[in-house]
Amino acid sequence: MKAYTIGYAITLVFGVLSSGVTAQCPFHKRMTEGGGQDAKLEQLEQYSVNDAGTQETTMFGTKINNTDSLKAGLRGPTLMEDFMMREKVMHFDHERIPERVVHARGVGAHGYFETYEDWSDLTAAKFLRTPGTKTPVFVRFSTVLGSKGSADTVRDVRGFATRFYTEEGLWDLVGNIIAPFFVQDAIKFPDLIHAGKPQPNTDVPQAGTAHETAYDFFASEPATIHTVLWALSGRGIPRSFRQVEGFGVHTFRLVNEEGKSVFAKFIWKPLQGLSNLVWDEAQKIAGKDSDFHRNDLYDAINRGDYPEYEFGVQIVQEEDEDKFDFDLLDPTKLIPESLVPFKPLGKMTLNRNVENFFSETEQVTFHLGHVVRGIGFTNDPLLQGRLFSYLDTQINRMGGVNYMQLPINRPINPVHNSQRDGQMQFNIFKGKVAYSPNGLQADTPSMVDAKDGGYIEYPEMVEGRKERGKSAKFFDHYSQAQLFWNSLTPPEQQQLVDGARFEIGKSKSLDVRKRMIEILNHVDNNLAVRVASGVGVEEPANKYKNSNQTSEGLSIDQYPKAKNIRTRTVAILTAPGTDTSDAKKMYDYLDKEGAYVQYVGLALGDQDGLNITQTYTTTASVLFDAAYVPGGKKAIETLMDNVSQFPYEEPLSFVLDTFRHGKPLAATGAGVELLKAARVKVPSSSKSYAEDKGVLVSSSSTSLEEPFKKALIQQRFWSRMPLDKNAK
Ligand code: HDD
Repeated sequence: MKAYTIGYAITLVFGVLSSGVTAQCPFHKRMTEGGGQDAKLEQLEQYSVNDAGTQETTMFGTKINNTDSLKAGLRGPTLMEDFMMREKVMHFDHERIPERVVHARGVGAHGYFETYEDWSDLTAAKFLRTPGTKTPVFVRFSTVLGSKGSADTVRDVRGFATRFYTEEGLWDLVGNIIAPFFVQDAIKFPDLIHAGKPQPNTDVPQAGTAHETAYDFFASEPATIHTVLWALSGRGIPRSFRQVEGFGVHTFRLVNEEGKSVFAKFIWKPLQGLSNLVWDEAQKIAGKDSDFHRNDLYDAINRGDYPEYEFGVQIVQEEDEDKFDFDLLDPTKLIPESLVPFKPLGKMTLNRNVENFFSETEQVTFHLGHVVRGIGFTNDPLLQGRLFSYLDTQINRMGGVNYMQLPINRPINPVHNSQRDGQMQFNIFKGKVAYSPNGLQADTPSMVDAKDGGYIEYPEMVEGRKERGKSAKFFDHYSQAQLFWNSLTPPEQQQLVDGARFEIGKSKSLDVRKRMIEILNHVDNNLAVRVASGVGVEEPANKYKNSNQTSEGLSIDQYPKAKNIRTRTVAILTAPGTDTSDAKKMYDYLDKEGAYVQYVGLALGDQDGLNITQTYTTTASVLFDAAYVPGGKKAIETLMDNVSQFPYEEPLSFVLDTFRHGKPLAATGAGVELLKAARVKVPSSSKSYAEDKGVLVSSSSTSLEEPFKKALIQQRFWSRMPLDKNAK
């Protein structure tokens, strides 16, 4: 009720505003002055409710004590009359709304977008036309297949949906972290999702494609292979939402004031670097911390380490539409950056966590059709179908048509039209006119033509027969899959092969496995042979031609590294007897550089002056980016004691997993013995961090500081990972 009351009050304020009394409302004043980075935040503030220090009331405002229900005698039946119990339980019964049919699990954050330059030559969109303009944004990252309570680190595509609250209305860029999409036409989307989601007879497996129906579909629909390869690579298991790219996937249009249009692919590039987990690690994290990605984002933002993503476009001129081997309208294709470079337009910073998950992250209703002037659509058949689906699905989730009035969904500029009534109508519209044209209200709200600031419809020429089918270039399913495979480094290819063996190997049907190997063979024979050997299928004999073409922008490993070690998580492994001076020096150094450092010990609390915040039971190597083992003979003996102290060898597993997963690992003094006991290949003499593949040893922590920092910037040492004997 409290929220409703406030919403109602705001509504009245807006009502007053629309009748012309603008000066009394600071919010409206700011709007008329033109948005600004905090405009959305301040709007949301007005709907916020703080219950701290208040007194309990019913939803209708009566003060109450509802500790016990009302009974006829203390051991007697509860009375129907108990309005407090009825209301509270009734509300509880209705707390859930349907989860999203796809992308159910997500995490959201607020921030702002700042445009670098005046891009008027490209677009009429106002927020892209003045350098330094700051536009509030809300981003929701999500996994696709799992339900709302599924684990974060499953292998899956992930959503990267961004809402820009511009002065001219909302623009929702509803993209993914993977550049191509599985299917070419929206009519195939329900099939894709039915095949990927848990099987209808058993409702398993949760949150992943490692099952028969998914691969039966992929094997039957070769258009999926390009995206399947992305998902099987490191792209399907990102280290963090702070280290993912985002892609609008479709080709869109930008239209400028003169009505000139260009084709545009939208891309986000993280400035924190790009990084992924290894599959063994991702699976272990799903058990140790199923909220790993959510926690990572919340923590970084809470600590002021705001993730930044550069936003840009690949531009194709109207007259070049047909110059590529692929069709710009085919969403299973990307535009290789070696053909059309990425042009940065601005930067997004995520600087605030949500106050309330349900009100903001759950109730946000993204829709591709939320566009501002200067941004438009193409005839991509997947895009066209999405324009229907997102509106439709929100009505199912929100229970009515007025969901755009929810605080998270309201634009920051005023809304006026003749749409009325419907469930949960919050506005009180004055007057008797709710139609257009009208004479009684001077024909207002008045229609706005493109030349006066209204939406610009690009007058694309369209002609053709009505028919079902696809254009010829849509049938090339393998060229770009091959380009992707060819562009990965050998360790990245190995990760893809391992991922494919796991996923395809989960299919009990030999026929599905065989057909899948056949599809892989069309991409590359070496890929198919290597996967076949792991899934009980004969090596394919046919060798199809590999173009050997590669492109920039596809390998994670070759993506520019972060410039510092801010937010890298480092575990310092200790036990009573640890050389505290060494441990502290390393802690202080890394902490000063912005890393998130924690001492892991036998018990929480003080240990010889070190504040132990994790134990070998509460955490594990997979939850850190790196580990350091300081000296101290007694401590190392304790950590190696696999009889009385650590029967499950937790410290040894910690070290071994850090090594196996390619992460920086450092040790000093007796700490080196723990590495050796964990079967880590320890370099014989001190070399550079790169030559030692991120395993660094020394007699003192000070000499390790700089090399460890460089290793942390490098983040992973994939060269440590073993390759198949027949890897090329
Ligand atoms: Fe979709 C949600 C991304 C194709 C139908 N989609 C949804 C979300 C993202 C994407 C990020 C979550 C939004 C949020 O955080 O609330 N979807 C994509 C991308 C696609 C794509 C990048 C291909 C380029 N989607 C697609 C098709 C259809 C849908 C072809 C239907 C024909 N998508 C939906 C939906 C969802 C959705 C059913 C579920 C919840 C929602 O919309 O709000 O409408």
